[in-house]
Amino acid sequence: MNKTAMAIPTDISARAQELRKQINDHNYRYYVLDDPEIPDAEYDRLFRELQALEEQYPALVKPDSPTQRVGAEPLKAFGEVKHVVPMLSLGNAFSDEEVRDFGRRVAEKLGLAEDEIDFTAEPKLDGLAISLLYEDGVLVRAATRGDGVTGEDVTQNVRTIPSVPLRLLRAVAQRPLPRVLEVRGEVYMPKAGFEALNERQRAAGEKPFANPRNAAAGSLRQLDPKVTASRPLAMFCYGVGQVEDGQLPDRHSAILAQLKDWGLRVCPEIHTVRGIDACLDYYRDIGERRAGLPYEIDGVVYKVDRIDQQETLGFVSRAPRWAIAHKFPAQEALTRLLAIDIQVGRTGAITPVARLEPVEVGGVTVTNATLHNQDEIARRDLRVGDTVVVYRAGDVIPKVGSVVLSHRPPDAKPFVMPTHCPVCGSDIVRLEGQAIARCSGGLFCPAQRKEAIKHFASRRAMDIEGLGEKLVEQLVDRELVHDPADLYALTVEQVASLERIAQKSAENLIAALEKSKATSLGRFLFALGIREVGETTAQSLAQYFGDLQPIEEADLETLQSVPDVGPIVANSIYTFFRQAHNLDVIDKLIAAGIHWPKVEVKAPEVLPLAGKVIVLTGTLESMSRPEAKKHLQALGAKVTGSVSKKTDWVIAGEAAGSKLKKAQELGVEVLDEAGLLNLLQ
Ligand code: D41
Repeated sequence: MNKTAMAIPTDISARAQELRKQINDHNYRYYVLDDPEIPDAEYDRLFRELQALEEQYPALVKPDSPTQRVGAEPLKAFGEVKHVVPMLSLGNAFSDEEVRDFGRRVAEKLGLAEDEIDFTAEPKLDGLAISLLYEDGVLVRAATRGDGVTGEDVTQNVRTIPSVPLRLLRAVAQRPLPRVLEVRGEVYMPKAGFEALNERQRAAGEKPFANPRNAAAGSLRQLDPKVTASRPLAMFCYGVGQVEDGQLPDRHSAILAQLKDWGLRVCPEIHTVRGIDACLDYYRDIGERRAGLPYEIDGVVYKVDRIDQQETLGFVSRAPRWAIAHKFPAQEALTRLLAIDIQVGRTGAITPVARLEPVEVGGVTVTNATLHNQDEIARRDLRVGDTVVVYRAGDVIPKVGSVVLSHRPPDAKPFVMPTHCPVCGSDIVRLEGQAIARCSGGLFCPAQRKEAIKHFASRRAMDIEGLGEKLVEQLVDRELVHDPADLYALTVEQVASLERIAQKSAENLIAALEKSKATSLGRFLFALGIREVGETTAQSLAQYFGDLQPIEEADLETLQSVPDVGPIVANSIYTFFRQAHNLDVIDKLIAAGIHWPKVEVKAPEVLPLAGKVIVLTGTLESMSRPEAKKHLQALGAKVTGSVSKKTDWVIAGEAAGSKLKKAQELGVEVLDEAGLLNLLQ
């Protein structure tokens, strides 16, 4: 029977109508508002369901069905741009099987064996597609892809992106520049820039962006280019559109190399490979390195490399037959927010924690996620009972994204910040202008006490082996330990009386406590858990003052003359040593036998590496990273964890990853292990 003539069951046509409505709503949120409500994978499911229905019942296809167009209407505020050469969309593959099908289709149409075909494999950047038009080498227009035919004129905004050349380079290039050259690529926001931007948004009381893609899109669609200029955007080019009065190479990979010579930025991870198996190898390799890349990618794009083969293959509807996007499995999922608990940190900071119905996100089961602070919960109007998007971005820590308002049950409850600490009952206070609420209980609060003791015992502080989280909880709950000094009064019998502690472990713990007494001033200062005093600052203090007493007695001005100590840190140190109970604990610790060698004080400027900022990355052969750090610090260098323009050297060992890349991007000098040893001489 002719399917077109086949009567459409009413439930099917109602479902199709429902899907069209939902997809249109989501399109609007995604493309126009830059504020999607559901994960991409969920959207893809809806879209595929509608496509399948329309395929089965072609009479369902309406000209305005979302399947008949991919993209969104331009915002009215920007001028419209007609793409002379349409910007095609990309077909998707979600499995190896679908990629192999693609390979078979290509091979068949070209009359070749699959392993005779060259492909480029490119990371699929998660940003937004942009067209750059150069006339006589000068950038005259930039436009969004829009629906592929009509986009928005975003020239003024794109001009603010540092990696977009306003004029192409000719000198180094062999090939003459075409008079008209349209370059296409992806504008994106690097992960580091995204995190920094969101910090700024939060500090300013503004809504953080859900992910780097939204941040990039939101930044580019600003009506005020100054705002765009303040956003850390970048661009990688991946193709060309309109070309007039000029010739380009006959392979995609060679075109990219040419673009690079003209001064355009091309992703360094793009490789040319032969055959589909090699494509899949690339996919797995980059998938493993994904978290370490400085930008977000959501898959890989394979393209037939030879342009004549691309022409033979042509395109169907609006997607080329010679390219396909191989997507990574969803890193997002929907789940229910069961409760919002609060956690009390070492300094009393109250962090709301989302308890979630367990859900798998990118291969791990997620049950909890932090929610930053009260304002953010309110801003996003998160309510217990809501369906929320849970996602994993570049890092492994799961985050709660947006709420699916259409799924909100009528009895969903808004979050109310408790007025008293759930652990000790003290008042919860939130100072004017601060985002964080704190329990005012101090060391009276068992939660803060536990955290303070865990910190004291941790590896980089007093390094008390065997004093883990569970043990600290029991010691505090049983009131055997109130402060870190009490640890040194514990007996084997007391420890052995705790649950799940064998006699032997109790003996080991007491021995470990004994061993920890010989420490260094830097470690001891760090172990005290003074707010704002991390490992590096503790080291600087030890180096500068040489012993504890001068630190205890130092005034604010003296404290501020220590490298890295500003007014806030100085104030925190000063206040700490003016609290009688802190001094009592320190006295008790010293009475218990804690000691350190006096540090030889050298004026910082005579140290050979004074003022140098160094980042260590990768695996070193001759020493561990902490050892290298210690040596460098002893010579006056500041060793930090992240690469910035202020970094003097990045020391890269084996298998260095994103930090090395960042250094290369920023033009920071990179030293290998030999270079490190040289410095240490
Ligand atoms: O990195 C990307 N997001 C990317 C997108 C890429 N590396 N290559 C792409 N190639 C194309 C064709 C093959 C159609 C020239 C793309 C896109 N298209 C694309 N981006 C948005 C829609 C289509």
